[in-house]
Amino acid sequence: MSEHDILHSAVDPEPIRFLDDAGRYAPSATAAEFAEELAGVGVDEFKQWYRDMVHTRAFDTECTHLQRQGQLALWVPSVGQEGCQVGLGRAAEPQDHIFPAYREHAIARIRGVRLLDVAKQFRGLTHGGWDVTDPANGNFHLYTLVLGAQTQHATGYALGQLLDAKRNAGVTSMDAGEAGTATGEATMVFYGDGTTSQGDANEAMIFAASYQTPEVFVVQNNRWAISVPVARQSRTPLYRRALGFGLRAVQIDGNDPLAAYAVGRRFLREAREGGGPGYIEALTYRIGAHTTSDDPTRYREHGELERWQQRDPIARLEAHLREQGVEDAFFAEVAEAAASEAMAVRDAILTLPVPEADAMFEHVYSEPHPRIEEQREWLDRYESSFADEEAAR
Ligand SMILES: Cc1ncc(C[n+]2csc(CCOP(=O)(O)OP(=O)(O)O)c2C)c(N)n1
Ligand SMILES: [Mg+2]
Repeated sequence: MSEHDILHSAVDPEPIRFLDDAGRYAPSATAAEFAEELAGVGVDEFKQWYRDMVHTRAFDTECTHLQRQGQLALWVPSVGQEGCQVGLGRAAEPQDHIFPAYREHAIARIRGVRLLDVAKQFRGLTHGGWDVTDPANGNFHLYTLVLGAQTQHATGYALGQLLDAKRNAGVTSMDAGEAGTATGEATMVFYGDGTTSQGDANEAMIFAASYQTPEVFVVQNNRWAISVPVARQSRTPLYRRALGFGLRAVQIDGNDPLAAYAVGRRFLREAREGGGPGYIEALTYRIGAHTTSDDPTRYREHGELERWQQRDPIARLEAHLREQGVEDAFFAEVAEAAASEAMAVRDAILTLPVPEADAMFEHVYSEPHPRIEEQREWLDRYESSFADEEAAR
C-alpha cells in the first residue's frame, strides 16, 4: 500500500487550492466557498507576498551558509514551506497572537521580528531572540523547540483572550461549550505533522473545543518528522483527526499562498467573532534537511524531492504574477533586495557581542533559586580555573 493509499480514501475532497501546480488560476471545487475572502486582494498584494517569500528564502539560504561556515550552531530551514506561511501570516490582523514552532521565519518577518534576532538565537547569543511584549514584534511569540508545547501556550493564551472578552461583556461564568463571545482578537498556532502525535497537541485541541477558544491550529504537513514519514504517524489525513475533536477542519494546498490566505482569513475572523477554533492542515513539503544536522538522502528518495520542487510556492506565485502582466524588472528588483537583506544579516551577526556566560541564568526563574545559584557558582569556579592556569604559566 502506498503512502497515498494509506492517507487518502475516496471520501476525501480535493485539498483547497486556487493555483494549480504551474501557477495558473484554477480553483478546486473545495475552494469555492472561500473565494470571497480574496475579493479585495489584487496584484499589489500578490507582489507583496512574493516579496515576503523571496526575502525569507534568501535569508534562510544565507543562514544555512553561515551554519556551514561555523557561524551558527544550527539552522532550521523553511525552504518549500513559504507559501502557507506567507498566506497565513498575511491573513492575521495586528491584534492576533501567533505561536510558532521553529521554522516559521516568513511569519516572523511579516510580523515585524528582525531577521537578525531570528538568526541570533541559532548563534547561541540569546535564549529567546526577541521581546514578545515589544509591539514592534507583532505578537509573535518565541520559537518553541519542545514539540507541541506551543499548542498549550496558545490554547492558554486563547482562553485568556476569551476570559477577558467575557469579563468585559459582564459574563462571569466560563462554562465549557459556551460559544458566541466575540473577542476581537485570535490566536494562531503552528506545528508539524509529527507533532500531532504529541499528547500536548491533542490536549490543546480538547480544551480549545470544550471552551470554544478563539484559535486557529495550523499543521504544516511537510510529510516528514525528521526521518519518519507522515504515513507512519497517522493512518488518516490529519485534518480528519481534528474533525473528531469537534473542530471545523480543512486541508489546503500548502504551497498555494492564496489558499492559505483565504482559509486563514475566514477561520481567524470566525474565531474573533466567537465562532470557536478551526484547524488547517497545509499539505506542503520540506525541501531541505530537517536541520543542518540532518542528511535526508539517507531516508528519502530523490524522485519525491523532485516532484515537490516542481510545485515550489515561489515559482507558482511568480507564474501567477506573470500571467497578470508583471514583468522581469519587478522580479529582478525583488531578487536584489532579498539578497541585500540577507547580506545585511550576515554582516551584522558576525559583529554581535558574545554575552557574559552568566547571562544564561537570567530569566530561568523570576526569583532567586538555590539550584541556579549552585550552577552559577560552579560556572564561576570553572571559569576562574582557567585564570589560575594562565597565572601558573
Ligand atoms: C518533545 C520533543 N520530542 C522530540 C523532539 C526531537 N524532535 C525535534 S524536531 C522533531 C520532528 C518534528 O516533526 P514535525 O512535527 O513534523 O515538524 P517539522 O520539523 O517537520 O516541521 C523531533 C522528533 C523534540 N524537540 N521535542
Ligand atoms: Mg514535519
